[in-house]
Formats: sequence, structure tokens, C-alpha cells
Amino acid sequence: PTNKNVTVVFVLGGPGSGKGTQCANIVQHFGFTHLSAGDLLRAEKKSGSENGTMIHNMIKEGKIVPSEVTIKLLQRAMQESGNDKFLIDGFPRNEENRAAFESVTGIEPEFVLFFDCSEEEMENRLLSRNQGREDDNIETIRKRFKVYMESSLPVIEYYNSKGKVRKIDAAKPIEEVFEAVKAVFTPIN
Ligand code: UP5
Ligand code: MG
Repeated sequence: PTNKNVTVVFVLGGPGSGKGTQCANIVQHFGFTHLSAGDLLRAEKKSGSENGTMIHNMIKEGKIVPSEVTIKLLQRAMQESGNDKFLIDGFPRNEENRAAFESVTGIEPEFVLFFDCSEEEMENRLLSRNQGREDDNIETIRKRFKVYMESSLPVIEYYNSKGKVRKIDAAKPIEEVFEAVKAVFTPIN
């Protein structure tokens, strides 16, 4: 019975656009729980789950893990949090993710925070991140960009057509991006 009384904001944008960085700021200022779908998948892989090998292979190829796996992890994390306000970071990544989440959970996002950034800038950020992510190599980064353009941008377009997208210029310095983010969150808080 989580469904109707929760607030969900989807945080979308290309690989390296700053989703995780800005979500950490939003948590501190606005009391949301941050759920990164990518982080949940990486933790599931590390835990030795039966899906571990599949998740590993998908992430290495920049492909999108089947919805049922990701949605289960998101639902569990929402329940365990005890909170009713969530930033869902890096999900939904394709039309199937979007439709499955909506039908399984009955939740529609309050709005979609969209971090807009050039591919050149995102590539530079990912190549200098140095956090040991197995997908931060140039071959995988190119595949991630391709999947983003082909599968994830249409989801943003879908929400844009419903008037739900709040677009942020994410190429600016971290503090300036957060100023723009704050302006989006202040009215709903
Ligand atoms: N940085 C951040 N903001 C900056 C700024 N304004 N100026 C300068 N530098 C800035 O930031 C990236 C780097 O840039 C950091 O070093 C940061 O300090 C710096 P970060 O905040 O980490 O960006 P983020 O958008 O979170 O980048 P991330 O790499 O996490 O995005 P992805 O969308 O690629 O990764 P995610 O973890 O979401 O997904 C990884 C893979 O998991 C996918 O490719 C896919 O295979 C799989 N996946 C699914 O299958 N399904 C899902 O639902 C989710 C993921
Ligand atoms: Mg991230």
C-alpha cells in the first residue's frame, strides 16, 4: 500500500550528466530518499544474486536490464526506506521500463528532472571519474551514449509531451546546476 501516497521524481539525463551528484544535494535539502537504479543493480550483482552475471554483462555492454529485475529492486528499496519521497535516478531508461513501472506500481512521477549536457562534456567527466566503474571505459561509454539516444531520450520526450519535464542546463559547474535544481524543488516542498 505504498502507491498512492508517495511522491516520485524521475531524475534522467545522459551518462555522466550529474544525476548522482545532484541527487545527493537534493537529499540534503529536501528530504528525499535517493534511489539510483544503477547503484541498486551494481549492489545486487555484488551480493551474489542469481542475476549477477546477467547484470554484469548488461552493464558492460551499456544495455538495459529487463524491467522486472530493476523494478523489484526499486520497490524493495522504497519499502525499506520508510520514506514517502523518492528520487529515482537513471530509471526509466526505455519505453518498456516506463510502462512496466507504471503498471506494476501504479505510480506516476510528480515530474521528471532532466539534466541536459553535451556528449563531449559527459565523456570528459566519465573518463576522469576514476571510481573503478567497469563501464567507464571509452568502448562502453560510446555504447551507453547510443542506448541513451535511441532508448532513453524517447522517454524524456514522452514526459515532455505531458508537460512533466523540468530541464536543467547540466553543463554548468555543480553549484550553479544545483541553484537551478533548487528552483524546481522549492515550490513542491
Ligand atoms: N560531475 C558531476 N556534475 C558535474 C558538473 N556540473 N561539472 C563538472 N563535473 C561534474 O557525475 C559523473 C562525474 O562528473 C563525477 O565524477 C562527478 O563528480 C562529475 P555523476 O553525478 O556520477 O553522473 P551520473 O549522471 O550519475 O552518471 P552515471 O555514470 O551514474 O550515469 P549512467 O546513467 O550512465 O549510469 P547508471 O548507474 O544510471 O547506469 C549504469 C548502467 O546500469 C546502464 O548503462 C545500464 O547498463 C544499467 N542500468 C539498467 O540496465 N537499468 C536501469 O534502470 C539503470 C541502469
Ligand atoms: Mg549515477
